Amino acid sequence: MDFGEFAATEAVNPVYRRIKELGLESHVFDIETYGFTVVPPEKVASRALFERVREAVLRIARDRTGVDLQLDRNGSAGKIETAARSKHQFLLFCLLTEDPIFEEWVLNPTFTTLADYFMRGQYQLSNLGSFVKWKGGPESLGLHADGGTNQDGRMPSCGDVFNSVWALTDYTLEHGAIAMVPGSHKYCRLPVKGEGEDVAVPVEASEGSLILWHGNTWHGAYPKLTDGLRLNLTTYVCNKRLKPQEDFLANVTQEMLDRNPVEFAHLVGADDWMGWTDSQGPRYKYTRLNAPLGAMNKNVY
Ligand SMILES: O=C(O)CCC(=O)C(=O)O
Ligand SMILES: [Fe+2]
Repeated sequence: MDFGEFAATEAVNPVYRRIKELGLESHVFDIETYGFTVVPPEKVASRALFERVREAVLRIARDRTGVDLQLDRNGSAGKIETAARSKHQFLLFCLLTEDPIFEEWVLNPTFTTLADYFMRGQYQLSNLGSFVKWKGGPESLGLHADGGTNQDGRMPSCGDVFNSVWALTDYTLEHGAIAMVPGSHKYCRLPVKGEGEDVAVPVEASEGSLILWHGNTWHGAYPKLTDGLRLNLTTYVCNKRLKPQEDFLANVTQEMLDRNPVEFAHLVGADDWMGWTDSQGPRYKYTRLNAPLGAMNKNVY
């Protein structure tokens, strides 16, 4: 039997074949069963790419805070202006246009293959950011699901969003790892306060690992007990029918589109023709995308 070649499943065959080629079958099984997985560094990217990304994130963190942040020292939010900062952590938002290395990262085959499978071909970037965290932290794990809820308070079993962190430092319980509640993606609802804390597990992963989870999975984070930074790169995608967290079209330039494959245009939502502003009505927002409207659509699996 030719799995991966069936005429009836033309839309899903390519991603099925890519999963096999990249050896990601067990990670699909982990996410299907438990709601999350850890892909080891050698299946994610070269060490050289990892180091360039980590250096870029640190550089941006230093620029925005005005603090000489170092991996082996505790941090400080300094003068950063961000909607998310506390005594032991701040978030970096809007990284994609800060360094071309992030354009290479968001096209990473391991990430895009798993995102493609779990989002059934219908996704775009919602946020590319980073959590910069150091010693301290709240008592509560802050368990939540990224998918939120629709109007009747339920989440769709197929997931509206898909999220990941590239661990730029080791993740261990003492280093304040992300916490997951295995199997919680099947509940299709948010936890009530404190629910799930007793059965949550730390996701322990060496630096360079990619941790990915279903949009319904309950997760949070453990407090950091050790000195030094816990650093990550968060790559978060949402279904194309949803509004992304970050307005990529506000910052992505035509030049960025021109130097990348068309998958990049899909990722940043440049294939969207909604939001008409003049008498011409529907058209793509970028001139390179001069295909007939709808021709850019990908099939839903
Ligand atoms: O690792 C963490 O601190 C939690 C991350 C998280 O909740 C997220 O990226 O959605
Ligand atoms: Fe989250």
